[in-house]
Amino acid sequence: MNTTYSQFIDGASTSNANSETWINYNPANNKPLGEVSQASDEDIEAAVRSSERAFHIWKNKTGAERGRVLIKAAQILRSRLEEIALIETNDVGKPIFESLAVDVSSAADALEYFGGMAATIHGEFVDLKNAFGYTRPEPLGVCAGIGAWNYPIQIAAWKAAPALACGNAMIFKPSELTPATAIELAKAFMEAGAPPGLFNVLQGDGKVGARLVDHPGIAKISLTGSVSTGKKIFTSAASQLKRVTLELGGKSPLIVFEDADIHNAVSAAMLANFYTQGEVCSNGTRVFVQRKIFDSFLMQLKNRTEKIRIGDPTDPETQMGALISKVHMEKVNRFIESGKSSGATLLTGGVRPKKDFKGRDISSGNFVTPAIFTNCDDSMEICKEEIFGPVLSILSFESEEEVIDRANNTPYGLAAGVFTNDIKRGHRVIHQLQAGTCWINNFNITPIELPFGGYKQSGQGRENSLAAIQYYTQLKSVYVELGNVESPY
Ligand code: TXE
Repeated sequence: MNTTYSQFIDGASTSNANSETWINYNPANNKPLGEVSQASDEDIEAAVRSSERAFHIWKNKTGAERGRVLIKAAQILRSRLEEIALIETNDVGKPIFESLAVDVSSAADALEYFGGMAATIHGEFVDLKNAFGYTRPEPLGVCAGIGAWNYPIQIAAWKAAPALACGNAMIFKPSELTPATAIELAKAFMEAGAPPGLFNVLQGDGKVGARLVDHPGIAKISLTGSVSTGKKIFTSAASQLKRVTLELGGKSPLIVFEDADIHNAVSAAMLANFYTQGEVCSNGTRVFVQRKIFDSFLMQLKNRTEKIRIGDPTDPETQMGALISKVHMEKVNRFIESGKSSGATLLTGGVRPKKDFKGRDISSGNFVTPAIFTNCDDSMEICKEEIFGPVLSILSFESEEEVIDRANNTPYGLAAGVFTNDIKRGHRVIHQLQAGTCWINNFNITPIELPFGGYKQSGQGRENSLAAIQYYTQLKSVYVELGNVESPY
C-alpha cells in the first residue's frame, strides 16, 4: 500500500502531515489501495486562492486557446487509456471492459466536445435603430465540482470540460470512496498547458464539500450525488444565491410494449440494471412489460441474466464487478431482504458468490449476483427506493394510459425508456413521461451531444451538449448609443 491520495493544488500534489486520513480499499477484495488525506481548511483556502489566480489568466485567453488545452488533455487521457482505466477499475470495482470502453473514453469525449466548442461560444447582436446592443456570455469564476463514486473520471470531466471551455476555473472534490482518477485528470490538464490552479483537486468527505459550497470564493457548485445531498447543497447555496447544477438519483421506468423487439428490449433491461453492478443513477429499475409478452420476456431475461460473468474486475472477460463498499453491499442486501419479505419473488440472483466465473475465490469482495424480482407491486420498497445495486423489479401492465400513470408515480424524474415498433406510440408515450433524459428503443446511452439531467427531485440544470454552456456562463447585455441622449431635463 504505497499510494497516497493527496490534494492537487496549484499544479502539484501537496501533503499536509497533520491531516485526517483514511484507507481506500479495492472493492473486489477489500485490500487497501492507499491512504487518503482529508483536505484541511488551509488546503481549501490555498486551492481557492490558486484557482482565483488561474481564473484571471484563463478568462483572458481566447476560446481557441482554451479549446487547444482541453483537446490536448483529451489526447493525453487517450494515450494513457489502459493505465487510467486500470486505476479506475481498482478504485471502483467495475469491470475493466467498462473502464476502457466508457469511463476514460467518455471523459476524453467531453474534453474534445467542449474543447472544439470553446471558440464558438459567443453572444448576440441586436439592432436598435439609433443604437445597438450585444450580449457577452462571461465566465462565473471559480466553480466547485463535487463527484459521486460510480463514474469518478467521467463525472470530473463532464463538469470540468464545459466549465473550463467557458473560461472558469474549477476545484473538484471526488467522492471520499474514489479519490484516484480526478488527480490523473488534473495532471493531464497541467501537461496540456493549463495554468496551475485551473483544475485543483481536494480530497475529503461531505465536510470538505460543505465548506466548498459555503466558501465566498466559489461562484457555482455542480454536484453528482444523492437527492439528500442535493437538497443540502441547494439550501446552503441559496443563502448566498449561488448557482447550482444537481445531477441526482432516480427510480426510472423502462416500458416494453407487446410489439417491441423482445431481444433488444431484454438487452436494454439488462444494461439498465446490471451495468456497473447497477450503480448508475439513470438505471431503469422498474421494468414494465405488457401482459401479452410478459412470460416470454421474463424467461429470456432470466436465462441471459444467469449467464452474466461476475468476478475479478481486472479480467477483460468479466462482465460484472464488485459493489463500491461493504457498507453499500449491506444496504443493497437489505433491499433484497425487503423485497422478499414484502412478498415479491426473487427469481434469480441476489446472493454473494464465493467463486467467480473462472472459479477464483471472490468471497472477500463486495459481489452480489444480478437479481430479478417478479410478483412485484408498485408500492413495495424495492419498486420505490433507489437501490443503486444489481436489482431489477419487473412489473406487468395492460394499457398505455395505465403504464404512463404508474411510470410517473415517483418523486424522481431522471430517465425513462420505451420499447415499441410503433413510431407514433413511442413518441406519444415519451412525451407524457416526467423525465429529463429519455430513450426510445434503447436505454442508458448518454452521448456528449445530448443534454443529461433530471425532472422533479432528480436534479436541476443540465450537463453535456450546448445546453451546458448556459450553466457555466452569465450573460452581460451591452447597450451602445449611436445618437444623442434624449433627456427631459
Ligand atoms: O452520495 P452522496 P453517496 C446515490 C445512491 C447512493 C447514494 C449515496 O442512491 O446509494 O447516493 O451515495 C459529497 N455538502 N448516488 O454517499 O452522499 C460526498 O462527499 C457537500 C447517486 O456517494 O450524495 C460526495 O463527494 N458535499 C449518484 C458527493 O457529495 C457533500 C451516484 C456525493 O455523496 C455533502 C452515487 C454536503 N453536505 C450515489 N455531503 C448519481 N446520481 O449518479 C456529501 N457530499
